[in-house]
This record gives sequence, structure tokens and C-alpha cells, in this order.
Amino acid sequence: MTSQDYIKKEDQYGAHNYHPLPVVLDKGEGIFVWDVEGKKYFDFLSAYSAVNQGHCHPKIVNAMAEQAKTLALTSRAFYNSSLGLYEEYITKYFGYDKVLPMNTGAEGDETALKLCRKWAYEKKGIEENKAKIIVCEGNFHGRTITIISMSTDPDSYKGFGPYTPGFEVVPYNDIPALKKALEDPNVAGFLVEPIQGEAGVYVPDDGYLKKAYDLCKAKNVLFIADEVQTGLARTGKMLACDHEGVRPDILILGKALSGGTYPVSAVLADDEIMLCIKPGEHGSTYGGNPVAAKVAIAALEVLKEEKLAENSEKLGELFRAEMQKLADKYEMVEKVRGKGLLNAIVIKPTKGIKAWDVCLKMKENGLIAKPTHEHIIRFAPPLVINEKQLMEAVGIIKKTIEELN
Ligand code: IF1
Repeated sequence: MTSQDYIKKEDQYGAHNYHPLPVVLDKGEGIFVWDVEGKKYFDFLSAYSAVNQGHCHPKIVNAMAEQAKTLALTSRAFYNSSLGLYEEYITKYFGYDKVLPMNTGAEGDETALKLCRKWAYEKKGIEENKAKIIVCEGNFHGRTITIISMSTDPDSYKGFGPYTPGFEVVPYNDIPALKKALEDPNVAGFLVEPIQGEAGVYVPDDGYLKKAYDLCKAKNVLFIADEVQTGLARTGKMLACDHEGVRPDILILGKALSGGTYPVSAVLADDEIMLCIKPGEHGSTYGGNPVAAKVAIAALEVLKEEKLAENSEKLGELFRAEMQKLADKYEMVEKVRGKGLLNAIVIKPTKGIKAWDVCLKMKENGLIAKPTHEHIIRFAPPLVINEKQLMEAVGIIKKTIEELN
């Protein structure tokens, strides 16, 4: 079968809820993927930062295979011999009392919202059903009904109402607006992405997270960080909040928690918050299964053993500097932004060239990335990339812009 055959199959038998770049991938190793015709590509999406450790990392894959052969799923109706060890490992790793394991990022966010509301009624003393959670314009936290209820992107929410109440939207990176919203005594939490991914890798001003955190503290409001995309070394620190020395009250992780091998997410908090949820009040059939537990330990070990945060910080600087040179030279490249190895360029909407066209051309030249919002291209390679490889990839991006200019 050729790429075209596989594309036809997906088109005919799969729901049309995606519009993929026309490339059919068949194999991955480290920073590279191969299509069914055997053509090799730099992967500059990393499955939206799930593959920070590189494709099919042997240590993670081995942990998964070993556990899959031994015991894969018990449900939480029984204890298993992997979960407790993982819970100890991850809570010590991030410095929280407790973890609540789930599978997807959206479930992690839902869990955090439930925890926040329960805490509001049990600890903060907000009247039942009155709790409010502040979220940011341009947010992306997943696809469930509740999560799209707080979205400001019509593609995400339109046609899926009625919506879940209890959210208030404030502009992102706007401290005065947050301060005003926090005056309402029924506010229980503030949910924020340290860098907005879907909005187009929008990095807030230095100090925004710290100021937001301090404002929340002053009002006894939980600071909830969605680090599903920004966490786990992607932005040059273990967590993006580490850049400002902020320790979220509730921390949500996903994606790279399995290095792209398995859906694993986690919510971390201290006892005061986490113990508000009692037996029978929340859970998931697969959450905390033995394979997930073993995979997550391996994935977290790899981040430290291979110093991926340091590499991300260093190569991120280099990447932005190279992209800035491109922006200085070609009008087509309007802006460069990002942190660590989570970066984006903005394509100037002149001459009718869209981010999509640039991505198609880059694909031909051996590098795959995905546009977001018509004029933005996100660049997020696996963090195991080295300097020589990064410069080779930069060469492909430069060549592509030259060709289209
Ligand atoms: C898709 C975007 C990235 C996330 C944050 C929770 C979730 C995500 C900060 C939910 C998911 C994804 C999912 C992916 C596209 C993608 C994405 F462009 F839509 F915004 F990464 F930038 N919090 N992000 O970014 O996690 O339930 O998917 O495991 O195909 O929808 P999930």
C-alpha cells in the first residue's frame, strides 16, 4: 500500500475530526520518523510534546513491554505492585504529598477542576454549587464538554452546547484583569497554561505567573497549572512554572509522562487539597494501571538521566537565534517566539502564503511540523536532539523559506 492508499482508508472509514498533513508515518526512532515509502523526516511536532524523550525510547519501551508481559491491568478495585512505587516516585520527583493518576490530559484537567470545586466547598467554605474557576482567553485544555465550556475558540465549542457553568474568562497575560476577577469571593481556582500552546505558543510577560500566583494566594484561591504541554522539560526547565519559581497548588501533567508510548496523565497536590476527594468520588478504569506506572517512572528517569531540560534550554536559545536571522532576512517570517524547545514562527499573511503551504514544503524537504491558526507554525522537536541535528533542521527550514520567497 502507498501513502495515498492509507490516506484514502482514513478518509473513508475514519471520522473527519482532523485535517492531517499528507504524510503517512510508519516508523520512529529518536528525533526521526519515516513514512511508508521510507522517506525520513525530522519530527518537529513530537506529537504535541508527548515525545519529548524521542520516539520509541528503548528504556521506556522495555519498561512497557516487561510490565505488559507480567500484569497490564487490574482496575483500582484491587491494589497492584506497581502503582504505589510510581506514586512515591512521582510525588518525590515533583515535591507534592499525593498524586491522582489518570490517562489523558483532558481527564487530568477535569480531575483538577473537580478537586478545586470540592476543596472550595469543604475547605474554603464557598456555598454549594457557587464555586467559580477563572480561566484564560485562548486557553486549550482538551475536548470534553466541560473543558470546551471554558474555551474561547468557536472551533472548539460551537455547536456543542449547552455548556457547563462555573467559569469566568479573563484575558491571558493580564494581571489587572485577573485581580479584578479575584474580587469575587466565590472564586475557587485559577487555571492557566504557563505558555499557551494552541493559541500559538504565546509566552506571557516575565513575572506574569509569579504575580498571578501571589494574587491567588492573597485571596485563598488555588493556582492550577496545566503543564500537559509545557511540562517535563519542554520549555527548558522541568516545569514551565519553574522559570518563575512558582509551585502550583494543583499541577496537571500528561503527554510526555509516557514519552509518547501510552496515555498517562497525573494530577499532583498536597493532602489539604487531594484528600478532599474520597473513595468512590473519582477515578478511571485504566488510571494508575501497572503498565502506565512503569512507563511513567521510566519516562521521568529519562528526562533527568539525559538532562533534557538543560538541552532544551540551550538548543532553544540557538533555535530562536537562527529563526530570528531568518525573520531579519525575509519579510515572510514576521515573528519568532517561544521558550526552550517550544517555539513558533509567525508567517506574514502577504503574498498569499499560509503556514500550511510552508509545512507542505518543509515536508518535501524532510521536516514535519504543524500549523496552528493559519499563520503560525509550531516547532517542538524531541528534546533528545543535538546541536548538529538542530542546525541541519534549521537548514531545511531556511531552504524552505528561501524557496517560497
Ligand atoms: C489534539 C493543541 C497542542 C493541552 C493542554 C490539555 C490537553 C492538551 C495544555 C489535553 C492537548 C493537544 C491535543 C491535540 C492537539 C493539542 C494541542 F494544538 F490543540 F493545542 F498540544 F498544542 N492541556 N493538546 O495542550 O490533552 O486530552 O489530548 O491528552 O489532537 O487535540 P489530551
